[in-house]
Amino acid sequence: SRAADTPDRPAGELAEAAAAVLRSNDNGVTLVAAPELYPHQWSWDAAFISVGLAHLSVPRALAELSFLVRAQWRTGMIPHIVFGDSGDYFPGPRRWRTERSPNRPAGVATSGICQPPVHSIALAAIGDVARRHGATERRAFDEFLRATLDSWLAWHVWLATARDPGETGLFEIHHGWESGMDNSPRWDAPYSRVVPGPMEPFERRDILHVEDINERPTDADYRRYIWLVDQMAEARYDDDVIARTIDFRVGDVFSSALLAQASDVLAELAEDIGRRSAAEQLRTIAARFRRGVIEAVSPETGLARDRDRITGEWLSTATIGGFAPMLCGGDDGILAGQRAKLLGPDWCGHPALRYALVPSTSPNDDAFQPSRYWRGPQWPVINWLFAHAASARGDAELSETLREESLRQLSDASFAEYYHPFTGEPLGSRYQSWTAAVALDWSA
Ligand code: 2M8
Repeated sequence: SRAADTPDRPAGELAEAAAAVLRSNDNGVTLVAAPELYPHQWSWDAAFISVGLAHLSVPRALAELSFLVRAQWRTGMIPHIVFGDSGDYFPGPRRWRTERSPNRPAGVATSGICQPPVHSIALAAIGDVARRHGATERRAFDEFLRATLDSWLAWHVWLATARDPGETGLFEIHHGWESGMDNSPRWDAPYSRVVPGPMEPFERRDILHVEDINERPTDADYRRYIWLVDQMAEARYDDDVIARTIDFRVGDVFSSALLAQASDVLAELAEDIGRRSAAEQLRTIAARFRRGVIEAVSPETGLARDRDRITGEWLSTATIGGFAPMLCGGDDGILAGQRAKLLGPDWCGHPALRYALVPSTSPNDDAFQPSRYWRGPQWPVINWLFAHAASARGDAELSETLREESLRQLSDASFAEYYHPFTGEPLGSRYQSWTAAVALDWSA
């Protein structure tokens, strides 16, 4: 274990507190993403959560991923929410109406969209922990890998085909929720063109579970979110029909970088168990998306851009999406420029920041809002992704800086969903599982 005392709270104590959050968010079957706000299993949350759980028990971590895999659609899609039996959340299964699709999984209720493909990155991290824990956990890991490799492969293949049929190297999302960064300014322009018509009324539940509703998306945002859900239900979740009819179609650069990174990592795991042709297939996917991400870098700003597929327009607001190359690599010059920018005054080096961590939007961008969700606050899981990728690339200095600053931020033990970048105040949900998970990984 790493020596890492923070000024405010020793790492051992923080790890204990984080472990307690994970235990208390375990409903006996799965971990809820957050106790009140998110009372179900979310796809990319589950990946981060499993990395934290591995420090407590590798089999328990793998069980979390099994629960998710069981909900995989016949197309290969891993759904963004796996619903439990209870929990006050909107939209629930009744609004998603995924029973209209012949491709939905049997015996489990899910949403009908996806989230960023970070699962294999988590899986490899669990494998590292398992190796350190000895033969029994190592064996459990290998068995799980053999049993689920085809599921993860099918998931990546689905993203690379159904969502990038033209082999552009950026896969397409059909809802801001698919990016995991719901109301990020990344999506302002495409959402401005989503104009909801008459729709079945609905009642938001999310605003009941946060201190200040201004920390959440607006009502106008939600109308668009649900409008798109209704459009997909109308299309019976048929990938081809949705691609032709949905009002939101954007090439997501950040998730494409994660797909490249995760495909490389999964290729290595596949090789470990002698699955050579699967590994080759995954490396081809990785290469395509790495190229797509590098091609999306703006020569003016040096930041990567999403692309609106309906208008063809590049989207260049200064958000964390811009640093996608720092996840998947692909061009040393671009990477060096991005590293300097990330640590510079528009980002981690902004003089007003309480902790030198990556804010979700640059404080110097017009769209920046310091306490509103994905429009400015710092998200521990995102900082974990950048730290983890830096460490994998051999950039221990960046990885350690992000870890140390994050441990200082997290030392209040509120395990908030996100943090005010200037005051360090916890925002959104408290005892958020994925925040506890990365805190545990950083301090274990
Ligand atoms: C947030 O998204 C959900 C919808 O999926 C919501 O606001 O209701 C996002 O932060 C997303 O990235 C995250 O996976 C989810 C659960 O933590 O919450």
